[in-house]
Amino acid sequence: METNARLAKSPQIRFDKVMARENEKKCEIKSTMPWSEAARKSASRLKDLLKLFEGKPRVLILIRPDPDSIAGAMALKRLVLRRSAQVVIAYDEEIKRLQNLAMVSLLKIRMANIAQIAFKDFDLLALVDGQRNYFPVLARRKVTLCLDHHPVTEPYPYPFSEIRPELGAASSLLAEYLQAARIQPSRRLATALCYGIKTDTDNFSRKVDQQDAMAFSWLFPRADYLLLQNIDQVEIPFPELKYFQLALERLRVKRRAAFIHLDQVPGADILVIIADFLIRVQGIDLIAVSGFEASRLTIIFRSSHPRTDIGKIAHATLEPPGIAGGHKFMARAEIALQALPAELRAGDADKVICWIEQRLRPGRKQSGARPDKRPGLCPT
Ligand SMILES: [Mn+2]
Repeated sequence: METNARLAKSPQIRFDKVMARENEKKCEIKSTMPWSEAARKSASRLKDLLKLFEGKPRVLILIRPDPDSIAGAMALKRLVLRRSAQVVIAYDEEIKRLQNLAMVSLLKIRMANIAQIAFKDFDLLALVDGQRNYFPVLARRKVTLCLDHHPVTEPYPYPFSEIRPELGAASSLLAEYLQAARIQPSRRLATALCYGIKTDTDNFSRKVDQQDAMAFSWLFPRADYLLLQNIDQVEIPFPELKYFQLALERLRVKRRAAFIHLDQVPGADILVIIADFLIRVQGIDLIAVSGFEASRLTIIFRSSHPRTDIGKIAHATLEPPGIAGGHKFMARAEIALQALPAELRAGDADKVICWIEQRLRPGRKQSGARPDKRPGLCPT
């Protein structure tokens, strides 16, 4: 949380807070939407859910802290406000992404590190946006409640659970419960939930359900859209600008595929940011940005070619030696240093790029991309 404090003091964030207050004065919600069909359906589920909290004053909500789970946990806390006197939201991994830190700071979200929490101090353990087997810390612990949208990978007999993989975000599910409980979310909560849905659906460009759209349209008029913008804009730590320069210097383009290798990087986030930026450049429809971080080679892929499924290609050509996969337009590979050919570990950017390009080639042919007749980036 020390980083939070530092961030909160930055002039940009202070300016953002002032803007947010100004904006709050301007928007007042006058109308409320009729309760949706989904909300009516979940009314009886809501009753069952709230029953769990009877006689359970001390509640622990455990999350892996990304915007969707933070917002979902806030919503659950709000739902049980009148039943449980003490609700603590705890996370099991340090928050690193700047947007997530900005969300926590700008929305004044209070959370605790699970390492500093004693489970015995709580009467009920709840999970939002994740399941029991995701959290090593929960081995042998009893979990009462699980609200999630990930596929079930290991069934567990929760006394109450609602796991809906068709939803784009857990925030959409929690919004449904808020509606069923006839709770008007505060501006802070509505903003958090909107941001959760925005992030998990990548602004509705990924798999979404009608419920995600309905939840968003219910929440958005109650949210602070300037604050939403501000959270999103804090993306790149100043010292990391140097990777942009390096990326442009090292960019290698062959037919419409671009490759960049950045040596050591502080984390995978900067690779993601650069890949997301360059896939928007005209003339590039496939990008691979790689770097060494945490003793592995991480490669971030983006594609905008309608006939290329980069998730499948990455999986087919890079696993093994690493773990690789993703969606049609975005994918990721992580390869442990020991699993790489020795000459790549020395860090010659061109050698790394050649290796990646050659690995991908058979996969690209299979995916229906035109056969490549021009000379490659590297000697064949
Ligand atoms: Mn989620």
